[in-house]
Amino acid sequence: MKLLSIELPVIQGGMAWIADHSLASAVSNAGGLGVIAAGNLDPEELREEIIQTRRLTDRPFGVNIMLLSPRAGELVDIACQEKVPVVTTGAGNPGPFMERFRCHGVKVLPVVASAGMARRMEKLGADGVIAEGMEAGGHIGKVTTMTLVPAVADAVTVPVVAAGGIGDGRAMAAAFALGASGVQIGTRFICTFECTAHTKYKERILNASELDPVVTGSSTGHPVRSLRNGLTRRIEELEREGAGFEEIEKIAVGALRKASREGDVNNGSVMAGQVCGIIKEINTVEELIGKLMEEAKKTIDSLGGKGLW
Ligand code: TUI
Repeated sequence: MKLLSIELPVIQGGMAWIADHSLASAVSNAGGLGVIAAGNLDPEELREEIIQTRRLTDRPFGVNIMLLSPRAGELVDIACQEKVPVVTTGAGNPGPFMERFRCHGVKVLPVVASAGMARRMEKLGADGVIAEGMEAGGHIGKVTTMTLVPAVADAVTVPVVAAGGIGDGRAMAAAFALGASGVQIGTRFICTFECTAHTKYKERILNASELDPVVTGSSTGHPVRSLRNGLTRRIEELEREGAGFEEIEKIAVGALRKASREGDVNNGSVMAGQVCGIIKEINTVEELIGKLMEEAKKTIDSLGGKGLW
């Protein structure tokens, strides 16, 4: 991708508590764009992750700023001071930070959940946009990848990256057909050796069908997709009883860390996209990216050629 100076059109999702220097450097070394999740890190922890990533790769990488973080502004400052090549943003409007990114020469790709937001981001100077459909894991919007990507591609002139539900080369080919120049992949990268998430988290994804990820929190305006477990059942019960955002937030806070770092996949939040239904093995990042590219090419070469007509 010319914009990002990367060899292959694969961006790794900036998954909080999961995407650290180990995964990010492996993806960049394999020719994609590795992304460190700033998530809820302290600013100095983020700086350390950036330094570690630079020790492991001399290729471009990114930092994801999760805009719900109360410390988002400080994390933006660290990304700018460290002159990271690319920032992706999620779960909010990065408008207030766009000027700072521009001043420091940081390329910005906001995640958008609608064509309107994509248009606003382009006007504010975004270098590209990531159109993330609601098949994705974690914090999600309302529109599917199949509908969102072409709508966003029609709405802007900057490059569009498709995300949500992309876990193999067939889905990559589909994303290109919908008008995307590249893909962002999250859940599939969790099932790699270089990903430092707890083994139990990876096993839950490997054993999940496409029906296991459920959405909780819709009643509070903060819908999150994660694998059905004790935690999602408790949240569903609270929502049925009419609990508000604060009450649900109390049991959700720290839940992602509990699952991804401590391996408590029953009481923690196992955020994952619907694509987990087709994930069957753990691979090295290099092996996975090689398979994705090969399958995408094969799919494009045989498009529509399966004997139906
Ligand atoms: O950000 C994500 N996915 C995430 S963030 C996250 S961490 C978390 N932890 C606990 C509770 C909640 C989150 C886990 N997963 N994806 C990017 C994304 N952004 N998807 C959808 C959006 C989005 C939605 C609406 C971005 C902007 C938006 O509207 C902003 C506005 O102000 O109009």
